[in-house]
Amino acid sequence: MKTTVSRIAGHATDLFVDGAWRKPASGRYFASYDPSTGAPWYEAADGGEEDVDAAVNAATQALQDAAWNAITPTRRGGLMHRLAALIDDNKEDLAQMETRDNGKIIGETRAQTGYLPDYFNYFAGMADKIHGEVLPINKTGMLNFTMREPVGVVGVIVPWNSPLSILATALAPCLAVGNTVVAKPSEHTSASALALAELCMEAGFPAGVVNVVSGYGESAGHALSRHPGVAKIAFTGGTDTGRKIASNAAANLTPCTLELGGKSPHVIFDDADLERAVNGVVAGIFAAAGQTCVAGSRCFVHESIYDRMVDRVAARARAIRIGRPEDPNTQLGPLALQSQLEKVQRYVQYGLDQGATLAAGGGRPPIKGNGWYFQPTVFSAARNDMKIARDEIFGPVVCMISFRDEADLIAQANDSVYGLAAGVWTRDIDRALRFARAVDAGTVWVNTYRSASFVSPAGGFKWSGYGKHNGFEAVREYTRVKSVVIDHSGLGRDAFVIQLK
Ligand code: TXE
Repeated sequence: MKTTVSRIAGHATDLFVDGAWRKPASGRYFASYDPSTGAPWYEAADGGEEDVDAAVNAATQALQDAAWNAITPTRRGGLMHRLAALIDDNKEDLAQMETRDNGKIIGETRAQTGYLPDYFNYFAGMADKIHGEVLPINKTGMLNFTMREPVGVVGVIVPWNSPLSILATALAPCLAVGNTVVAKPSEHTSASALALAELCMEAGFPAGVVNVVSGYGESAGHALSRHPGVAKIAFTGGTDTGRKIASNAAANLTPCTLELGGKSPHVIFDDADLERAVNGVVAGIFAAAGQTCVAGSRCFVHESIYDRMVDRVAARARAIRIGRPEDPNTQLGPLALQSQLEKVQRYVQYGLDQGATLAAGGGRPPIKGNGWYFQPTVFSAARNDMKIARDEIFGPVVCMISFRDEADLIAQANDSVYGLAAGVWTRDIDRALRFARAVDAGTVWVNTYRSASFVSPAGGFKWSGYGKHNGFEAVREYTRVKSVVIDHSGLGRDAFVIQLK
């Protein structure tokens, strides 16, 4: 079976374990829905504990197999370069698949799948540049060096908002350092992970190095997070789920990288280039229909320009072209899940109940059919203590909040359980740097927003999680350090005394 859009539409997909398609032990399949129509478009295998066990065993076996562990790092990098080329060859189909599966507009999924080859090439280049160190040990006649080793089997639990890109943030560094992977895609978006696993096989990765077990969080995800054969969990998703996964993993003392929710402050000072700032705010919240962890959902505006900025952001929001996600002219597609649509609707009502005012949107757009569309929504007169400003809505809803001065701004910006990202628009570099130092956020953008790069470490603080994606920080996440101490002095030392000299 080849996992292309045309092959899977109307069919059932299986699990990918040990280099082959495998039926789920349960024998069950569940529907995956097209958010632009609300109709099912394929069925994914309902994997569970037994399937996860088989996948972890295959991944463990692959780790012990010379076909993977004795390959030179340069050749490992070569396999990844080949994978990058295959992704490049298939990027249009992968983009169509993502758009169909989670409703993200085609312009965005094309940008994402177009970026993936570079993502894999970057980590491919790292494969043979990861090394330990020789340390100046404080003992005579001894040599101390470190080795940086793969951690082992990595369980990657992926959400539905950017399925392929988020899987790649763990898969690329994991492969570069020689780990093996069991991926559990979201039950809402399984297709692209299966397609990527297939491309890994085509690139020449040995069987068992990359495995994909589709299924529900409470069954397949739960089993993966508590499996004793898993050496590390990489999870992206909601904070509540992150807590469950971390506590499951704690039973085996399995370390986690957790990329969780956010409620990112996006700040406009009165000295900013306002045209660029408005662009940044609009793109920062309405791209991906607000379903990104770094969405700039709390927009803080200096009180002297507050009314003007609300008008400008609202006018831009009203002008956004809402439509079918596969239409290249569409700027805002549907939400990925019906439950997300319902969540957004609930939050709009909370905002109104607590006294915020709708400056734009707030309802369903007049689009025919049963797609899960919602208008780009701008709340004015919002306060940081309102529910709409405290909880992650994960939809196209921005709270416009005014601030008096820098001290007031920092107090409000940091008054959140989250700490994922922040943005600031100002022409004053000192002010930008003061903000960057003071704000609780893993990434701070100045006069730009959502500028992601594979070199730039990304990950949150507080309830936004811990651990980093991208750059060398990702290599640290997926390797372990071993220290080797050698006595080459030829001296007879007292066997019962720790050697302090
Ligand atoms: O995601 P979940 P949900 C936020 C966003 C959203 C909320 C809930 O606010 O409204 O989370 O979304 C798997 N053990 N983000 O419920 O549950 C699940 O199968 C193991 C932020 O859809 O976090 C899927 O593969 N795994 C975000 C993955 O976890 C479990 C992206 C994510 O699902 C599990 C998505 C369990 N008990 C949502 N329960 C971001 N940071 O980008 C679920 N899963």
